[in-house]
Amino acid sequence: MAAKHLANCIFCKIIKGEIPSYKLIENEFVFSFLDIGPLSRGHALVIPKYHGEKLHDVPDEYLAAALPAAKKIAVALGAENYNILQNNGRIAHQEVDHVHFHVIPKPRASDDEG
Ligand code: IU
Repeated sequence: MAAKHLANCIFCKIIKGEIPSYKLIENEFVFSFLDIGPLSRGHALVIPKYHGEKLHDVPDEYLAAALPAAKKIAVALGAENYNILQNNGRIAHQEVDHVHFHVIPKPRASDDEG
């Protein structure tokens, strides 16, 4: 299915380069960048290049590309402990209405958080 963007969606604007981001990965299906409000060093987002508010709004081929991208980021960061998180709906703490997968490294307590 062809990529779909929404004109007033901030993540669609990031995909199109209309808003700058620290890009990590881009391919036909997904775009990944560092979270602007990181919970830990390296906190990244992987977003489908198909605008869907929630997981069930996005075609499978876009979702299927998200976890390999998240894995690649975790490997590149050398993260041994990390969370993959994806929120759907306000009650579930979704703030941005464009599906996104968080990659959140969890440093050991002894690590310098810088
Ligand atoms: P949530 O799962 O919808 O709660 O997460 C939204 C995330 O998007 C949150 O971690 C923000 O810091 C992040 N973010 C961003 O990286 N860049 C932006 O321009 C905006 C939000 I708005």
